[in-house]
This record gives sequence, structure tokens and C-alpha cells, in this order.
Amino acid sequence: MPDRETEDEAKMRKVIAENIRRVEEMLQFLPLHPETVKDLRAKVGLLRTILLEQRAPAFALVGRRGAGKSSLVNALFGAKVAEVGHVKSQTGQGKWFDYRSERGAISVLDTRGIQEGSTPAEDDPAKDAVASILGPLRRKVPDVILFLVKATEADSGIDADLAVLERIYAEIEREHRFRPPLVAIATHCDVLEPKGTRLHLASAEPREDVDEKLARVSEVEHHLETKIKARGKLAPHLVWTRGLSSYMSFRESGELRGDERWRVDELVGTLFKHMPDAGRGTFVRIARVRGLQEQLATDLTRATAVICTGVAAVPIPVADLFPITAMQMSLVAGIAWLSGRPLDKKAAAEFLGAMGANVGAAVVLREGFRALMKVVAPGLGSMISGAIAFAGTMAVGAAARQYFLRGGSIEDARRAFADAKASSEEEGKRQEDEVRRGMNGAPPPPTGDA
Ligand SMILES: Nc1nc2c(ncn2[C@@H]2O[C@H](COP(=O)(O)OP(=O)(O)OP(=O)(O)O)[C@@H](O)[C@H]2O)c(=O)[nH]1
Ligand SMILES: [Mg+2]
Repeated sequence: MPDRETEDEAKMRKVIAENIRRVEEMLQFLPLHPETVKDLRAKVGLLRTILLEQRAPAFALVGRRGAGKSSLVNALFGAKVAEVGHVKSQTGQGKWFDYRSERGAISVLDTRGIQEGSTPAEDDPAKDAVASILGPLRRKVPDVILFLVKATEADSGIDADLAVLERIYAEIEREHRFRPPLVAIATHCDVLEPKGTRLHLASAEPREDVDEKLARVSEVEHHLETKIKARGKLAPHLVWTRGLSSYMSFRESGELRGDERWRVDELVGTLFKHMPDAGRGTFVRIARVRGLQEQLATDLTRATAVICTGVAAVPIPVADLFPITAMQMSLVAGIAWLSGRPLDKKAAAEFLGAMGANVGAAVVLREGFRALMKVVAPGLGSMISGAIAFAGTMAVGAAARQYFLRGGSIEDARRAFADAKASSEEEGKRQEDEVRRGMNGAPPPPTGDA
């Protein structure tokens, strides 16, 4: 559980946990094919992980002193959270440290510079730089290991660094039976020749200068990748090798003075891709990359919509829409949270209120009754159409994304709602068919999205 949880957040989490528990209970009563159950459980699991079980993503940053480890942490936050050393070696004894902003924390093992040139400013009793990080690695396993080299130093003595990296991998493997993905980064690419050519403002620079600089960046990347690939113990784990710049300048007060970050968004995308769901929600809040927030919010929406389709198949009176409404409310709260807002009822309730009280449920109710008038069916049970529950939930999710992630107005959100509802109806029918087929003992088609 995230620390520093406010009372409101704790309350909201309790409500969501209760909703999810109730839905799980309901789904149990559905005589579904085991594959369909498995799929629904996976979707409930995603909601649970994103909304209830988030933790700080954990990165081990390995690199010589001055390679730019602390700067990279700041670059991920887009704010000054880590002390950057300009003269002396800054980061002391290797330990896990939570860097945090009001949007969440990233747990970083900011190793003291490997191959020290000078004693770190903070006292480190451990003589061996490697020994100082083995202890912490035993205590907690990183989601991703980031290996940093200055672009200008990539060809000097990198073998010793890679030997250290191998030791680190061996240790993690021994302790955790896990080998984290490895991301190799050449930092300080902005200072490669031609030094004055700004990569972060490339469109304003002469094309040939930019090309020359990019060619140098590629050269460094190629060299770095070749070196790592030559080591059998590291090669299988390498997922990404890129040059970038994390340079940002801050005033004493912490105020941002200059931002020359280049390709950090690509790095963020890579880290997101290779970390478990339990860290993803927190990470997209911190890094504020809209595309990734959207991606996660879309996943949440779809998962909730499929679950609601299942819930609609449970034979309960039409009026008992509680679980569907509650799940839609949780979805809205979750999307608001991904955008960086606190996880509490207020934002979700205000939004739904402004949209026109419980829009999604209203749709389900209205169309459910319409269906009831048309069809003479025995038992009022499954009169809430799964297709309508699906489309209504997709619509709520689309509206929330429009409002919370894209900063749209309530009017925009209403439009997004109507569009998404119309465009999800066909898929809703397919989803409903799938659930019904499952109830008749047939497995879902293999292409059904998981
Ligand atoms: N131009 C440029 N400077 C950078 C970049 N990344 C870091 N720096 C600068 O390099 C110096 C060292 O950066 P740090 O982030 O403190 O390096 P570190 O790896 O944390 O160093 P230690 O904690 O001492 O091991 C600082 O002056 C940073 O401003 C970059 O991509 N480009
Ligand atoms: Mg540092």
C-alpha cells in the first residue's frame, strides 16, 4: 500500500475493495466456462492491482560517479527530488531510497559511484562500492536495472563497470531467482559534438549539425550495446540501449530554470513496458506521460466493462444495479487518480454529478427497461443486457479520460460518452455473446482479448 495515505484515500480504497469483493462474489455464481472465469478473474486482478495494490516502482541505477544517476531520477519526476552533485561525489552508501513528490514515490537504489575516484561526500563505511549495494539488493529486488554511462566516456573502462553489473545480476539471481530487465543509457548526449547543437530543440537547429550529432549518439549506443551483448550473462536481459540527456537546471528554491531533457519520454515508455502492473499506476502519475496514462486508463476501462458484462449476466432484479454503478464509480476514481489527483470520492462524485447523475447506470437502467418492454421473457433476471452494461461502462471510461486526462470540459466528456457508447455497442454484443457461450459451457474464442 502506498504510504502517506490520507484518510480520504483510505476510505476510497476501502469502498473500492468492497466493490471488487462483491463483484468477485457475484461472478462466482455464474456457471461459466473455466476459461471465461479465468479471463474475468484476470480483469478483476488488474483492477485490484492498479487501484488497491500500487507500490513505488523500484529501479537500481548503476553507474560511475557523475554518470547522471541522480539527474535521471529528477528527469523522471520532472522536478528536483534528488541532490545532484556538481563537484564532489554525492551519493553515499548504496541503499534504497524513496524519492517522492505529492504524486507518489519511486524507490531508487542510487548506487554510490562504482570505481570511486574520490570518497563520497556522504560517509560510506563500506570500502568496496559493489559490496555496499549487495545488501540492499538482497532486501529488495529492482523492477528494472538501469546502467548509466556518460556518452563521452562510453569507451573508457566500461568493462570494469560491466563486470560489476554481472556481479549484481548474479547476486539478484541467487537471492530472488529473478533477472530484471536491463536498460542501458548513455547520458550527457547533449554535450557530444557539435556541442552547441540542441537535440531537445532539434527543429530549430541546422539539419546537418543535428544529423552529425545523432550519428555520434548512434555510435555510442552501438558501442555500448556491443559491449553488453558480448557478455553472455548480461546479453539476454538487455531490453533497450539509448543515448539521452537528463539535463535540467534548478534554482536553490527548487524552481525549474532550464529543461534540456531529450528522449526521457522514450525511456519512460520503456520502463513502463518492463515493470509489473503494481508499479505502473504510480509511475504514470509521476512521469506524467499522457500516452501511458491513457493506455492504463483504457485497460482499466475495458477490464471494468467486461466485468460489468459478466455482472449483467447474473440473474438479479433489473433494479439492482448497485455493482455496476459501483464499478463505474471506481473506474472514474481510478482514472482521476492516474491523472495525478488524489484517490478520493470527491473528484469522481463531482464529475459524475456534473455529467448527469450516474450516467452509466442511467443508460443501463433506461435501456434495460426498454428491453423488458420488448421481450417477453421468463424471469426478470438477466434483463440487463450485457451489451448495454459493456457499452455504458466503456462510455463512462471514455468520458472520464476526456475530462481527467485530456483536460476536456464536461461538454467534451458528454460527447466522448455518446461517441464511445455508440461505437462500443457492437463489441458489447460480442462480449455478451462470449459470456453467454461461456454459460453454455463453451470456451471463449482464442482471439478474445485477455
Ligand atoms: N549536460 C548534461 N549534464 C548532465 C546530464 N546528466 C547529469 N548531468 C550533470 O552531471 C553532473 C553529475 O550528475 P549526477 O546526477 O549528480 O550524477 P550521479 O551519477 O548521481 O553522481 P554520484 O551521485 O556522485 O555518483 C551534474 O552536474 C549534472 O548536472 C546530462 O544528460 N547532460
Ligand atoms: Mg547521485
